[in-house]
Order: sequence, then C-alpha cells, then structure tokens
Amino acid sequence: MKKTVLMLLTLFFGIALHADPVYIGDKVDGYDLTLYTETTPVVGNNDFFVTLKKDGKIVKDAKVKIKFFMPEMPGMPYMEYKAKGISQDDGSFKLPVNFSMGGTWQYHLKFKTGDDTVHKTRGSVTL
Ligand SMILES: [Cu+2]
Repeated sequence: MKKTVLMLLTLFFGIALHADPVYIGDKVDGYDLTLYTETTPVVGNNDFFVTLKKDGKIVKDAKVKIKFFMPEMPGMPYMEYKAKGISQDDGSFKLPVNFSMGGTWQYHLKFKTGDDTVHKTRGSVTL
C-alpha cells in the first residue's frame, strides 16, 4: 500500500515538475515583447521578465505592469496578482509575481512608452 502511494506521488510530481521556464514572444503595436522566466514557474514567488524592442533596439524608457488572474471556480474565489516592472541593467523589466495556486493564470500586460501611449496584450501561463 505504501509503495503504491509513493509511486503515485512520484508520478504526480514527475508530471507536475515537467513544465519549462516561460518564454512567450509577442508583437504589440510594432513592439517585440518577450515575457519570460529564468526558472520553471511555481506556486509562490516567481520573477517574470519583460523585454521590449522596437526595430531590433531595446526599449528601456517604458513602464510595464502585469496582472495575473484566475476566474472564480467552484469552491474557489476569483484571484489576482499585480506587479510593476522594475528596470534591470540589461534593459529588461523584472516583475515579481506570487502565485497562490497551480493551474492556468491568465495575464493582462500593459506597457506605457515614452510617447505616453499605453499598449496592451494578454495571454496565459500554466503551472
Ligand atoms: Cu484557481
């Protein structure tokens, strides 16, 4: 009995841990946006990064915001988590995000460029 439970647990976590780091390329209003993590996203704290490029050149003078959310489900309220981008030396923006549970998290990402225009995109990440 104990062995079976152990085997099932191994199988379950083996599958659960199979996920890779996030790497999502996106084209938004002529900007090339990349949303990525350096490690596999987990329940708890994660660092997401965004890089923005225009005509191949990195865009540093932007303000980036992200909102991750999960719709209400039976026995589970609506959940969301917001983060603001922190400029990094390499021109990327770091977004610290805390996921309270596994599953699919949808995101809305906004960035405001130097010309005061707000650009939006959306997608999802599964952990
Ligand atoms: Cu949920």
